[in-house]
Amino acid sequence: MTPADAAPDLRPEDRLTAAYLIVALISLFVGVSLGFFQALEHAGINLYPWLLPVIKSYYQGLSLHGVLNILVFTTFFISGFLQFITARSFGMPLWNRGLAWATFWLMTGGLILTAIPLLGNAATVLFTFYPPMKAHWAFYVGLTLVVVATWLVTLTLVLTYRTWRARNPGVRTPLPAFMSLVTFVMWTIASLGLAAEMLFMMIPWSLGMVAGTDALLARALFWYTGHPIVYFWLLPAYISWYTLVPRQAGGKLFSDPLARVSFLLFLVLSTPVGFHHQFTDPGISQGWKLFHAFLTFAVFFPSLLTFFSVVASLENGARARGGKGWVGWFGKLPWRDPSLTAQVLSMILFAFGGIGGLINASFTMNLVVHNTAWVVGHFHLTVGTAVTLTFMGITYWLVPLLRGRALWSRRMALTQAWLWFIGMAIMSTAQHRLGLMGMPRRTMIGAAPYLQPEWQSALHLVGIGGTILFISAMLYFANMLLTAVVSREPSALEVPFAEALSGPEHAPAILDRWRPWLAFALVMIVIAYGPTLVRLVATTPFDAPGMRVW
Ligand code: HEM
Ligand SMILES: [Cu+2]
Repeated sequence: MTPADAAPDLRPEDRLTAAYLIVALISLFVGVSLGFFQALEHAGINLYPWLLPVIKSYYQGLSLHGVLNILVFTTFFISGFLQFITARSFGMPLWNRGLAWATFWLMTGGLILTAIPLLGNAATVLFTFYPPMKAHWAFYVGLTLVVVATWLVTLTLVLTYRTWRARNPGVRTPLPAFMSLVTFVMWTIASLGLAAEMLFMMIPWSLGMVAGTDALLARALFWYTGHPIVYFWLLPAYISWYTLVPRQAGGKLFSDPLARVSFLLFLVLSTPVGFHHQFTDPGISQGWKLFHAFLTFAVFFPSLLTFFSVVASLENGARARGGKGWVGWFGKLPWRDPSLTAQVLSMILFAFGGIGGLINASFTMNLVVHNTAWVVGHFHLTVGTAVTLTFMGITYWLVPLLRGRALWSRRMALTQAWLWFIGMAIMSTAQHRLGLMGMPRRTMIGAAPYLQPEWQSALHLVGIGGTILFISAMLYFANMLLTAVVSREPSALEVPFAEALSGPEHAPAILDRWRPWLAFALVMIVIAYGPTLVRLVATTPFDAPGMRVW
């Protein structure tokens, strides 16, 4: 008898998670393959003629790269992973498995609906789909269904929590389940902007029910969701760093209450910051932009708490393994474990992503880097590495656990993690430099008449880094496939949940309550967004006609 067979039987939850992971990884596979072509294009190797008739332009490929990597891969992975973590940490099945599966199929149906116009070159509008660029209605409806499905995941998690709570009155919510709930509740509040944009603007407009639209209001609603979505991606990585990585490093989490504080701060502060993506938009007053800039610095604080806690936990593990010195302990981490290695390497690059992010968020410095390749360099460190490489690291234990078979090759996995780290360091540094030299992003740069000779050396580095990343990605997918299909050795079946040095019993009761924090979050949103949104809705003429530019 294996632990997975012990009562209660959570194998149905395992199958659900496996289904989400399959869709997530297929999306990532297509997504990173297109990234490879973009990187080669930047280095002067234009392979797009070879991709005809499947991919008709650089911009169709870029739309697929953005949507599949950051909207589809992330959302499916997170939905599968956090439902798994919640069920395991409660030691209880999900509230209703029928609902959980229906949610999966709704999300997958939404994805298929989105994919049809994307692949048919009828939605080459990039992942931000700013009007007046206009896509086929199926693109907007499909993405909306994906969002609705995420709300049903929230419902499943909340009802599972309430069932657990009724059976365990007065007990502190287990940290991994608590963090999963915060992530989905935060996301549900944050996704309302996108939902409003879709339902009241993009869907009626693409269906021809209204004649015109408005770029500014659409962008304001988009970025209401578009900043907190980055925390929807990051918090699941943080969940792994807080509740699993300490154990994988051979130690304990530094502090359970501190982890809860940081997540509650994310619940409150993730959303009211979206204007930092609109510093150059006319029609929003400077005062409110500055207010959002300040709040962006505030939401940096729980990331600093996370950084402190995670490093302290790693140090705890490394010292337990005989690590010595102020920094020398770092070498004593279990570097032969690919899951841990991938995640620690992703943390290192994330530190640089965070520093760059502060520059992006600064009201004035933003003008230097706005819409340049710098921004691309930034988010390949954050979502492209801190999130993606961490998720890959998680699958190095999760997929063997779900499949019951050991990872096909540990060496291949270690090589993969290091190659991602090296490739990304090269590509991202080059993109940051290109941005400072004024090179725009979202551009088929080889076709631009203004291509500057001094960009060339960095552009070649984008090509080299991108190629290393692509090799890393292929090693990853090969390893996953071989683990699922060929591997025969049995695997460990236990989730590596970490204990805490300072446990949940030290957390004040207020940290396990929801209403005050939710109320605080809503008040912040009303203050930060209320006046501007009310004015925009009241005065927007909705007179912009749609355009098809590809
Ligand atoms: C093999 C790995 C990858 C390579 C070589 C790569 C390369 C690139 C390049 C060169 C661009 C710039 C395109 C432009 O501005 O014209 C880009 C954009 C982008 N990449 Fe990647 N990328 C990779 C993986 C990823 C991953 C894993 C993610 C996220 C999970 C990601 C997310 C994005 C996003 C969101 C954009 C911006 C799309 C837009 O501007 O609409 N990439 N990528
Ligand atoms: Cu942002």
